[in-house]
Amino acid sequence: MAKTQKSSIQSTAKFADAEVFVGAGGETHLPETGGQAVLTTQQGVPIADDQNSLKIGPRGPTALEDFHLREKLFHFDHERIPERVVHARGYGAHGYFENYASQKHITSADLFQRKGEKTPLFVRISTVAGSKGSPDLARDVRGFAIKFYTQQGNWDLVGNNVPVFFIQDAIKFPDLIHAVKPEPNSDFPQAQTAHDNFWDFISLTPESMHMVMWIMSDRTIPRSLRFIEGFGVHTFRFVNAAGKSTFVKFHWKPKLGLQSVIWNEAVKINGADPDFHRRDLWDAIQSGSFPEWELGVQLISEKFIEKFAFDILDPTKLIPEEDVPIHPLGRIVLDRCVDNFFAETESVAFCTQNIVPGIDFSNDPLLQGRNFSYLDTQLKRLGGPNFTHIPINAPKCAVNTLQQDGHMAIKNPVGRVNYEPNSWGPAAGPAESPEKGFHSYPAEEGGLKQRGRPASFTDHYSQARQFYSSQTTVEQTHIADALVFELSKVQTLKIRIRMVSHLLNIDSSLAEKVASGLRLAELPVPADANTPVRTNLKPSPALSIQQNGPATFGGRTVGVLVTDGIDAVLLQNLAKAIKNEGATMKLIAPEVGGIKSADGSVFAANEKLEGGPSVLFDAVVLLVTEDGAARLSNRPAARDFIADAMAHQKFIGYVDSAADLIKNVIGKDTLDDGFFPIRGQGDCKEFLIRCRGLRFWDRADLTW
Ligand code: HDE
Repeated sequence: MAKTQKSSIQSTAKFADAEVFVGAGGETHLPETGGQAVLTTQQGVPIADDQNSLKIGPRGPTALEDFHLREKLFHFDHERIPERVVHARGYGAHGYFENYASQKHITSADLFQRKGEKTPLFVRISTVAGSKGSPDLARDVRGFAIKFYTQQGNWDLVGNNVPVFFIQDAIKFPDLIHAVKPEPNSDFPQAQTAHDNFWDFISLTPESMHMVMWIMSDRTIPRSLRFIEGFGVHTFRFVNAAGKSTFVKFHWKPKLGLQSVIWNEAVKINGADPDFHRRDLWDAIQSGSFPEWELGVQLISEKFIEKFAFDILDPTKLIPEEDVPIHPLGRIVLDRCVDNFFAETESVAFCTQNIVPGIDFSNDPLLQGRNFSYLDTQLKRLGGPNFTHIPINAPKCAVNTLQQDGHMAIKNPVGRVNYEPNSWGPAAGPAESPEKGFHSYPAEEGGLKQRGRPASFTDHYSQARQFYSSQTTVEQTHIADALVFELSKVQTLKIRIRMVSHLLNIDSSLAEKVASGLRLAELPVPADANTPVRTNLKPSPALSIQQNGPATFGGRTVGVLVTDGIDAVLLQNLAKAIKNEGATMKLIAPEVGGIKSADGSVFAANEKLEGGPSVLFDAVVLLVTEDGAARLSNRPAARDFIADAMAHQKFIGYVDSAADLIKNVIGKDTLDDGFFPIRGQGDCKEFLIRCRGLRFWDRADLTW
């Protein structure tokens, strides 16, 4: 006979007389006397039994009148809202913008008027192609969207961690995204550009070549969301109170510097911890180590526009910082994680058309298309026109509209006035204000109605070449390796060849390297270029990650592999040196319960060896006894720990008793300078100083 589950009526009954207060927003508060809140339905009816549905007899049919079961399943069935068509996987946090100085000479935007003033903001950082559950280390552009809750309305700066885009015209966006997403018949590959459809579209779209260089670079496999740059991509306008407009490009740079991982590492991180980036951001903020960026603008003068070889309205082009330096505006600090992922990160609705007085659009055709598109997306995802009533989207200044009703209308007008003009006097309702209101910059526009692109948009290779030539040798190798990897996944030979024909216009040595990596029988002829490629653009060191190292190991993590019997004092010294550098230590041990040092102290581990591979850390230390090393030598995870740290060019600290194990694993008798012997307290500090280089690039003769 089937067992029926025991009713929980007794366990909940003891709370039945507890007082529960329900706030205006529906939130429940525990009674001041303490005790647990009583579970209720959405209608507020207290629940007596949440373990069993209502049945006719213990083995009988379920009664239709079971409103609690019906409501619970109904709500559960509707828990998901459509994921974002692009940027589905993302992670959000709250923070503030702190303004350095008044910028009233260039913009009347309220948040830039007063020195030291803080404006609350919400940031969401995302990948583009993957679904909501895709891994964090996919090779992809990172979306970097910021909602500033200013006193004159919400300003959404919806940018990326790459300053240019694939396409020049919004009309191509659905094609681009269709091509990159899983192929429609097979529904794979997930979160990958490495497939035929993507490279087919790209190789038929020469305007994407500059962006191709960026996505094949290490920019698209960041080590942490805290170590990426942000860009507004399009040219915008600043407008001051006198109505003077200046074209601007937004940049924001991480305080802890730029850093990426290596592709082989990214692939392994995805397996070891698919949530690597979100966990890292969460942990950093929760531990009080608040990520910070400096927001600035390039102010683009008319004189510069005249001599610039490209069009400032073309989103496939950037303006090198060396030509137009970044004017700092203030800092962005993320200091609070969300309370509820769905209510905040999933429900936040960014719209490029959300701008405030003092900021305006340019005619960049991609931006113009976006301004139209984002509202549609929000309507579909959030289910109605009232998504600004959701707290994460609600402005933090006065909102007085004459709009009404619709799905989930939560903030409703009071009184009789819902139209304008009216005769009921100023107290009865809001009215427009020519003095305080938003004025579009009165740019003079005209011309024939036509479909087409300006001649100034036709040079697709020169800046791709400039980007490539601005990279270090290691970075150039990574770009070539990435292209070989991706194109090797493309099964159609003519697509591979077509891509190499574009690379020949960018850099012949790159094209040759890729052709040889693909074992092409011969080099194709270069693709037709609309405009002769400019070979005289100066390299821009600001475009390289490695040339802009942070000179700190702060914010990074050292994985220390330990075994029983080690010197506790040495471990404590190491811990101190890591802390002093602003970095974090994680202990990895054969068992998660930890280890007992020689003096009998017990150290709990953060990870069991098999769950804490070296790919999760920026540098590693092997703090093991001879016995411990002997036991580890047969453990695959220990061997991988060492071999991967070596292959990923990490700094590796070690005690003498680990030397033989290391040599055995890497198959060499001598250790290169990326290995650092740790014998005493001073060595711990020195090791951390070495780690400021982040990686031992001299070991980079390894290729995959
Ligand atoms: Fe987006 N984009 N996009 N985009 N985009 C969306 O809006 C779109 C473009 C960017 O964290 C969608 O709410 C069109 C460029 C970010 O919630 C959608 C075009 C840049 C985010 C949409 C572009 C971006 C989005 C999907 C070409 C870099 C994530 C969900 C005309 C400057 C925001 C949503 C978040 C999200 C449309 C091009 C950045 C579908 C039509 C260029 C960071 O509306």
